[in-house]
Amino acid sequence: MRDTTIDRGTKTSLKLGRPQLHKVILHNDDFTPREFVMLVLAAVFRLGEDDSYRIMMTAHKLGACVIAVYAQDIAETKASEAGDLAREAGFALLFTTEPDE
Ligand code: NFA
Repeated sequence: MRDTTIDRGTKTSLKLGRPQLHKVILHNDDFTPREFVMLVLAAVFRLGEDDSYRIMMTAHKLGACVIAVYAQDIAETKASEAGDLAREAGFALLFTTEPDE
């Protein structure tokens, strides 16, 4: 099979770009207890106590805070899991996602 050639260029045209990352954002409200916000941040976003406190307080003071950045499907799943936990507990705590840059 001396004359066999292998095309190594085709993949280039099929290659997908880097997946777009999305931010998950915590929004402040006047009713959800600080401790509950920290509990959700720890449970869903695997944040330790110090990070949970810092992110909760930043949202509390500034109105919103980026929690973390993930691939789009992970970001959306975590935002809705966190929102579900809040709603089940009777709080209107809001998590949104948006493209990172
Ligand atoms: N602002 C809420 C309070 O004072 C705490 C809170 C922080 C809620 C961050 C939502 C997000 N109980």
